[in-house]
Amino acid sequence: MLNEKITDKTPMIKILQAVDPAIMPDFGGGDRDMTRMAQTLMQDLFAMQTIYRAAIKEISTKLEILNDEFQSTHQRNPIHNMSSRVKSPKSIVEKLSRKGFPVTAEAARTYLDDIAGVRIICPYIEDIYTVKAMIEARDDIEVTRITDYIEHPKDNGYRSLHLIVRLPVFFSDHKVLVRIEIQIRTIAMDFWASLEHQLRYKAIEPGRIPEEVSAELKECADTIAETDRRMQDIHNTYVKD
Ligand code: 0O2
Repeated sequence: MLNEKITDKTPMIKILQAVDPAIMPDFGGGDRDMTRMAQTLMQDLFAMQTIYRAAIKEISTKLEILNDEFQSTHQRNPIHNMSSRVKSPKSIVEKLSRKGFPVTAEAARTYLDDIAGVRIICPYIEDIYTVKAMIEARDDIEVTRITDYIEHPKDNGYRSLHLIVRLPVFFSDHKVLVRIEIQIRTIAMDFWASLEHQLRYKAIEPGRIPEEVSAELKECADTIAETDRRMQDIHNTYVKD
């Protein structure tokens, strides 16, 4: 694995050179023509991104409609804002390599759940579960996995609700079932996660945060969680939904 953070400027060939040869695709004739391999892989992964972009458009529209409907019935939105991204070819290669999967577009489609990612930010904790229930109630979206890092926060303090969903995307002559990772969290949880992510990558030794800093970050996460609970209580006491 590459011992440095992959940026937009890291050449694909450099990433591939760091991959365990055992999980590299066989290009026939036993030759390991890295340049050809990098070009083919980039082409395949860029082509694949079109499908994931289409899936993000589909789900974003469905979520916007649900949010609007909630607004008209409850006079407020459970979704504060949404963002989305399709994983870059380089991040896909890095993740496949890190997990020991073959470095191919086919393996990415098969094994990676988060090539398409949507992040939903909610005002209050209960809104997260309202949004989850709205998604689960739809018959055009199948929820295949739920990881509740709010009920069970990660050791570092990370809190968020993760859903892996599957939905059909229709093209001119075929339909594809596409998986999307949806992360749902409060504004406060997002504040912590965004800064923690930045700190982790910008640390002197990327990916390694000193123990005392980790402990402080965990304390901040717990304070934020307590604040989220208090804001929820205030809302439940003084606002009529
Ligand atoms: P990016 O750049 O956000 O895409 P995986 O970690 O994906 O191999 P799993 O079980 O699917 O395996 O992962 P998990 O725990 O559900 O986490 C997936 C995503 O959640 C991560 O994607 C992050 O976006 C977010 N996440 C998980 N843990 C943390 C954390 O401790 N801090 C922060 N800030 N975000 C976290 P990527 O691919 O790591 O990154």
